[in-house]
Amino acid sequence: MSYTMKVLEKVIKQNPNEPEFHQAVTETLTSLQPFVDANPEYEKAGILERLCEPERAIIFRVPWVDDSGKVQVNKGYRVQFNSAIGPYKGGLRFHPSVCLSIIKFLGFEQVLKNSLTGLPIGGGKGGSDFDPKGKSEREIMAFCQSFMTELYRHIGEDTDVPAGDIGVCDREIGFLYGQYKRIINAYTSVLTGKGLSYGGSFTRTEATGYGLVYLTSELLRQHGNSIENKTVVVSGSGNVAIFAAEKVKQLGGKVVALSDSNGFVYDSEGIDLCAVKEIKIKRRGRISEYVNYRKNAVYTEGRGIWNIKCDIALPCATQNELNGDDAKELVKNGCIAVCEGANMPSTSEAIKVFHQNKVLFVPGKAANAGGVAVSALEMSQNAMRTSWPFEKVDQKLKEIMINIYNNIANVAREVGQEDNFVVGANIAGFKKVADAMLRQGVV
Ligand code: NDP
Ligand code: 2IT
Repeated sequence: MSYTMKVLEKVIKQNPNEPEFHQAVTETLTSLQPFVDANPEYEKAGILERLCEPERAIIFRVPWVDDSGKVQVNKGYRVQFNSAIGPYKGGLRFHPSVCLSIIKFLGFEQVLKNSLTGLPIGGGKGGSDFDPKGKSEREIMAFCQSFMTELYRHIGEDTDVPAGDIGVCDREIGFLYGQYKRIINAYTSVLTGKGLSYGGSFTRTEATGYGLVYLTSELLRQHGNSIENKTVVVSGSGNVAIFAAEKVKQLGGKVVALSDSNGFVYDSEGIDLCAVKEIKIKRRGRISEYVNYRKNAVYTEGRGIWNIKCDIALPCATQNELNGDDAKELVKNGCIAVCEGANMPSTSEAIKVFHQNKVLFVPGKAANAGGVAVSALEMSQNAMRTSWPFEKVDQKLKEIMINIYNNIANVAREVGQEDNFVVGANIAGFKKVADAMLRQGVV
């Protein structure tokens, strides 16, 4: 059995009950296999075993008091996965489904994603099974303050710099930052995604969605095509989905659907983003309310967004939201490209279907790297005690996404797998991290 497959077997055996982590490691190691086998120094140095084992995983109790005066307890996590190329960097997710398996899969993906940005950031991820939905502002603040009261001792601007993810946006980052600053009595760049009035970067809010579409646009351009006049389906209706939809519209495409965990809306004339922003950002409402704004729109409860005919699909909600049957439906309807705004939204069966049918498919670790890239630019601006204008950060984001595309496309071509961006992203991301690990000795 090859070194890669031996490590994969061991990871699965030693980490039982972690299906999402197994899925992420399986996808990555399978596509790295020929490359790793051709370079025996990785085996000698135990690089894959080290890559798959987090440097540190912290699990802690988060007690807080709800509005009725009752004490609630949630689990808190921070998995510091790999610091070979920079301080741990990655988001915090607050969602009831959060568990060690999900945080580990996200942390593992983040290591390779952050490497692809070309910026000096290692990989980590954290979060809690706390559900911000339906909570009052005071409850959210109480939870965030308690979460940070434990987390602060494990993070720092040169150690670990968290940011947002599902359920964590500028509101939560503000409460977390306020508590950190109060505890350590210093104004540092310990979190990114901060508000503009206290050290945030222009374009960070838009970065993941915009970056996804910059990369998609470059992918299409290099295949003699463009986003102009294309019909696009975007899943989710959170931070990533809204700004992906906004950029598609700016580039002349038409977004006809958005979703949330309850259902999806279809608007044949193109989604009205002002309405969506009012519902989702201003009022924290449900996507079903969209039909109150547009008479021709149709809301459908439950799954089914991938049955809508489109040229381009941008899954921007959550892991495993697009399965093999969904992929077949997209292919049947003529979809030419799928780029992942979410982390691991396509199941392995779905990816197989895309590859078999020559659908251009770019995995999340490359396609959604714009968010963390602008986070790293936020760290740079904070370190320089400066703030760059929107246009400057946006331009840098665009360049980073085009570089990522060229890098993963070139690597795929070099290993004889043209247009296999899964292989390209995994090898390109891995090479830099593995090289840094080799040079830093057995640590
Ligand atoms: P948000 O919390 O802003 O939005 C999440 C969206 O996904 C909501 O519409 C939500 O619906 C939907 N969703 C969440 N969980 C589920 C579920 N289990 N089933 C169906 N729908 C679900 O998060 P983001 O937009 O920030 O994140 C979306 C994805 O993008 C995630 O995979 C995240 O890891 C990834 N990502 C985010 C980055 C960022 O900078 N924010 C950077 C790179 C990747 P509902 O409201 O019903 O829960
Ligand atoms: O998945 C991700 O890349 C993020 N949630 C963003 C991480 C960050 O540090 O900005």
